Amino acid sequence: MNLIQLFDVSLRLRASQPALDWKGDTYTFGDLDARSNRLAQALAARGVRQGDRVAVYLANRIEFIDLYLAVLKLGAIFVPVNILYRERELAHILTDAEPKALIAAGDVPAAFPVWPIDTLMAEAAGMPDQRPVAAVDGDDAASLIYTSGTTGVSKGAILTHNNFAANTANILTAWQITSADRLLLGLPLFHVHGLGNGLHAWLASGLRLRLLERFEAGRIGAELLEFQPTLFFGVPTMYVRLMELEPETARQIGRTARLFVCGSAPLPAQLMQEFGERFGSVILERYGMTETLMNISNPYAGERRPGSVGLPLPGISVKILDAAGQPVAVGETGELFVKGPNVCSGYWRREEASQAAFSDGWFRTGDLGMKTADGYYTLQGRRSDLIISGGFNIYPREIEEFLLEQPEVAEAAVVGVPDRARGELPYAYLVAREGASIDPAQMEARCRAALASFKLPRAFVTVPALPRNALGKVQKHLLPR
Ligand code: MLC
Ligand code: AMP
Repeated sequence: MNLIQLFDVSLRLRASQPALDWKGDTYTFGDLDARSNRLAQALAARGVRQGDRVAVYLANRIEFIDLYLAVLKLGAIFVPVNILYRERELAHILTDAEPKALIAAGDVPAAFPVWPIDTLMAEAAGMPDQRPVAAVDGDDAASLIYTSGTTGVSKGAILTHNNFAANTANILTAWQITSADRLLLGLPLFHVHGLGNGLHAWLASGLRLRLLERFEAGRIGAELLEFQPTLFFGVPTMYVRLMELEPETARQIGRTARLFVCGSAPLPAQLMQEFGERFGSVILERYGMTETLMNISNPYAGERRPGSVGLPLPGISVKILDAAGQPVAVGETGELFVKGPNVCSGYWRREEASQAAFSDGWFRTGDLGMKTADGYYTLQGRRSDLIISGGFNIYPREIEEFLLEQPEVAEAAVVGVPDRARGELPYAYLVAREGASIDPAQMEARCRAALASFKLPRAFVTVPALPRNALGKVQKHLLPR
């Protein structure tokens, strides 16, 4: 299915109804349809054709939505880029995806021609409100979303129209989302949590959305009280921040909210319990990935079990295998494999990595977990040393490689240190080259200039040597955390 057909239940059938609150203005679904038709015409006039990649480097704003719809209407492929990425991160994606255009709001930290969003919007204003028709198949790519998978190199997961459609149908039914809902969305739209769940649930159900430029702890209470959402999607760090609200504010928010969904990183059981007491609402935790969208979710109607991610969503099969590829018994730990219409077809132009990601048609998640006798799944860690901070993924190897480029550094290891609010924070352990000394402030400045802010190590600790095993492999678990 073409996603635009799925969205037409809102774009066309609810054309006159309020759809989006953005910066104090309200837009109807009809407004959004017309805006994206004009923008699609403007993109087409600049040569964007079906199958072209269009990279978008923008924070949350209405034009992000216009662009998503316009790109889909043209049958082109949407490539959202994390706005926190710096030069090397952005340059990698641009080289890999070879987009027809990079659309941004201001200066971009990469040597690549930019189409300024304001210029495009001005061009769009002069275009006819006529929707372009693209003969898109459900198996065609709708978006490439960059992720590091189980290895350190960032790769574009190819998410098809059908992948998103399956995920959308699942979350609408599983979480009982309807046009009567109101969603407050502060998640970034460049990741699948905000894009695949937030935007798609909105456009396919016809609910009313208030989009925030970003989640800000100091403002979120006022936004919740004013908009009175029935629905909220967040990462655990956001729920930690919500616990800072006054108990009376929390009660008031909880009275109008129907459902709080949490995912992208582990939700501590204690936080879930405290939130339930303060807001009068039991958080529903679910588990997903960029490559698969949503896999497993606690039930809407049944027990939402603390510490567990719940039961497989409709149409999704899950199995747990040991290191030898054999199924493990109930209660035993192994690696989760998933199969279903939600799973991406592979990585953009990376045949080898795509093959390695699947085994007999099952996608290997890299997540370790177990199943209880009543079918609930619990995640217990990762096969790789991935760090998740505030819901953003950090691959230690990427930071280590950058640190090793610094002339004073002989060896580097980056590990995740537990943090109450962000889940984990990266720490760097460094060995200096002979005769050199490492200045932590200087290291920090260089990392800040080169890497996305959430990847910045919070400490640079110089050690005489890294702990290694007999094979010379760094034993990260022996580093202090
Ligand atoms: C964070 N920062 C942002 C930002 N989010 N900057 C711009 N836009 C955003 N959306 C930067 C800040 O500028 C700051 O940088 C630093 O990050 C910390 O911000 P903060 O506001 O002080 O932090 P905090 O209150 O802790 O909140 C952070 C957060 C953020 C929770 C709002 O981490 C966040 O938006 N996380 C969501 C990540 C996400 O969507 N993951 C889904 C991946 S998909 P500085 O330089 O001042 O330190 C996936 C699959 C699945 O995993 O299952 O969903
Ligand atoms: P990403 O590559 O950014 O899509 O991140 C996907 C990873 O986030 C998964 O492989 C998990 O490790 C992690 N994740 C997502 N949801 C949860 C959850 N509810 N609990 C624990 N980890 C999660």
